Amino acid sequence: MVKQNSQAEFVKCVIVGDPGVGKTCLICAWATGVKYCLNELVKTHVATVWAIDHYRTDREILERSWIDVDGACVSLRLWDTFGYHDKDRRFAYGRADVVILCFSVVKPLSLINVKKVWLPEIRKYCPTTPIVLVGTQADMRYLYNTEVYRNLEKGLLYRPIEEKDIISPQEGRDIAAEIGVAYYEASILTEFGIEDVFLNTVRAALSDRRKMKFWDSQLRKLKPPMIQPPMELPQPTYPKVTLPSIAIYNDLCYLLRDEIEGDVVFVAKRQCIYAHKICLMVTSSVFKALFLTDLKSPTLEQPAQEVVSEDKVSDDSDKDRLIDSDGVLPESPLSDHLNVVANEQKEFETKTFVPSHPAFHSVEIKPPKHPFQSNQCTVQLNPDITPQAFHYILEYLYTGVAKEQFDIFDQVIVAAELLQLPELVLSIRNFLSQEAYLNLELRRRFHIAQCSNLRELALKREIATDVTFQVDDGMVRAHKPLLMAHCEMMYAMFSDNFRESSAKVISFPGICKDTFKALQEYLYTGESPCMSGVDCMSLIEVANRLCLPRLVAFTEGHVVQELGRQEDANVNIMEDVLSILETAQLHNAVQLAKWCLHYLCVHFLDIFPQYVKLYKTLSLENQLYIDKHRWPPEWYVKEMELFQSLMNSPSKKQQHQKQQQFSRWERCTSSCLCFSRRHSHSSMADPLELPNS
Ligand SMILES: Nc1nc2c(ncn2[C@@H]2O[C@H](COP(=O)(O)OP(=O)(O)O)[C@@H](O)[C@H]2O)c(=O)[nH]1
Ligand SMILES: [Mg+2]
Repeated sequence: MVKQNSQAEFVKCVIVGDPGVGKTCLICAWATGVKYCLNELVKTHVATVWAIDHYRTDREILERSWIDVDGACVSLRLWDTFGYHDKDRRFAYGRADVVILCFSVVKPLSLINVKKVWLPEIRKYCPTTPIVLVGTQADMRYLYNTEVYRNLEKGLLYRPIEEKDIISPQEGRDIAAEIGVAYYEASILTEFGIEDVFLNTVRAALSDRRKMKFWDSQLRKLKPPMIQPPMELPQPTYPKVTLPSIAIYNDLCYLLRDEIEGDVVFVAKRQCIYAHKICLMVTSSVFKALFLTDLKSPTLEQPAQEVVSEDKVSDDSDKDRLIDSDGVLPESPLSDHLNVVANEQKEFETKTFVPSHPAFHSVEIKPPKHPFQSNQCTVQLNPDITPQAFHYILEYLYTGVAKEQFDIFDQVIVAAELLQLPELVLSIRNFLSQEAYLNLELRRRFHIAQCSNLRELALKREIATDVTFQVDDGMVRAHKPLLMAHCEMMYAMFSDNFRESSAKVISFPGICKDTFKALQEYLYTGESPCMSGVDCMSLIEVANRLCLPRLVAFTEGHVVQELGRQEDANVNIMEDVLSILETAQLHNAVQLAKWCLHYLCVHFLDIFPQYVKLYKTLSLENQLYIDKHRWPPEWYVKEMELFQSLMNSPSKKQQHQKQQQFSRWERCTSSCLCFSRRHSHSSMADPLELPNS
């Protein structure tokens, strides 16, 4: 309800300033109580004027215009204006009690125009009216430089803000002091200063009125303008470590297609198909049982039904099974071994057995041709398994992906049932019933099982290993195919003419066993390895050397988490961070380096004097970066010091408040009766009435 108190006063406040500095938003925030969010604030600015007749037409706005300032009941009527310099604002200035002159703290030109354009204009129409200078968009001083702000979709006319555009509170205050007006800052985003601006604007207007009507005992005394505390700067958020995407399962398939480093040959209808025992063992219980038998002894676990002599294997019918339909052994690294089976049996003892499983016809194990190679294993498949179906199944077992190949689904189902792969049968049935989307979940479960079996069989039990690495504190056995599939450098190392391609033991200095095992676990599973006992910086170094950005990121994430955990537990990590920073930069751990830099920036004040020696060992580039991005920024620290010193010293506080106060008497040099202009302006006259022209 509109107050009709005999002491009620109207205050007409005109708001001026360059276009786009935030006049209309500031008015709306106060007059309507609207809240703003950042997404809206970056949209293209549309020049609008908040209509003054809202006070006439909108009851709620009229109600809100009534405020209590130091016991005085005031209706504050805000007059918005266009910021274009050439517009005629005479109408708005008429009978103004106070003028709010806005500039944006991130638009230096708008501050230049305060003196150049706005002050002359205000003084032309309102020679003695109090002015309050307001620095708007105060939130942008820190927001402009944040990831959140940078990533927002901006309006078409968006102009990026640069560091040189930022105007400090002191610069604003200096201009205000120069022109003899009060100074406040505001942000409609954080709602900082809105109340300070309008309450002190009313104080400025009413104090001025009291100076004119010092005989009017009805008018309440007002407090001097309040000192505005600096806007709280939220601590910038720590950068997050993100992971590059994974392509690990495709890599395995590529290994299969190119028949690289296979250690088992399957024969399906006279076609030889090469594969890798370890890849099959971790995704199929049937193959796991088969090869565990093979790796131990033909008579253990899965008792062989028949162990045949080498003479028997060499007879023509068996030999035929090992060659392709053209009668030619295919070109592959394994062709040597098949030749061994066919031609050089006299030198080696070959074992053949018939497993009890119906999917397999027979298994032949032959000692290697070269001492550094492992046993060669040839598995004759049940004749019901066609080569196409078996190829399909191998790809499925390597990747977990059931492909859409309707023409061979019948054959694949037969083979999958023989090989006891119910999930594959289900995936195919999902295709046939047009419910292929269900296969995603099957695939997810497949990978979980695959990784868990890789950890158990390949990493823990070291089954089917074919290479040994000599690291600083011992030996680690590994699987060439898995290393090659997931690391191009390892692929090159084992497949080209490097010494490592034929060496039984490969020297890998500069890394300890636990760290190598973490590398190995990552290469096998593509997942974050167990980091217990791992020297993270040396893992980052080796991951970077082997071009494994995802492992670098996993390790960075672990280090960041560990540092954060320690900090939460109040452990001093300053020394660690100072020493990690440049090692991380050296080994391309960009995200970790960024985190360390961020930590040092937000703890800048903690570096001195205790860690200054260590800090000085950083490169000049890093020191400059930290100095430039320190938080809170230098200007803020000074602001805070000034505010605290004003609050702690009553005499300084008084002096500051006096400076902030509009002083009619000092500036009216022509006559002490210069306020006669306003004789007819009663404190109760509604400012919405048009002035007499
Ligand atoms: N971040 C931020 N943006 C603001 C603030 N005030 C206004 N703006 C934006 O600045 C632009 C201009 O605002 P407006 O009030 O229309 O300016 P006017 O031309 O001076 O009336 C708009 O896009 C607003 O979203 C503020 O306090 N913070
Ligand atoms: Mg506007």
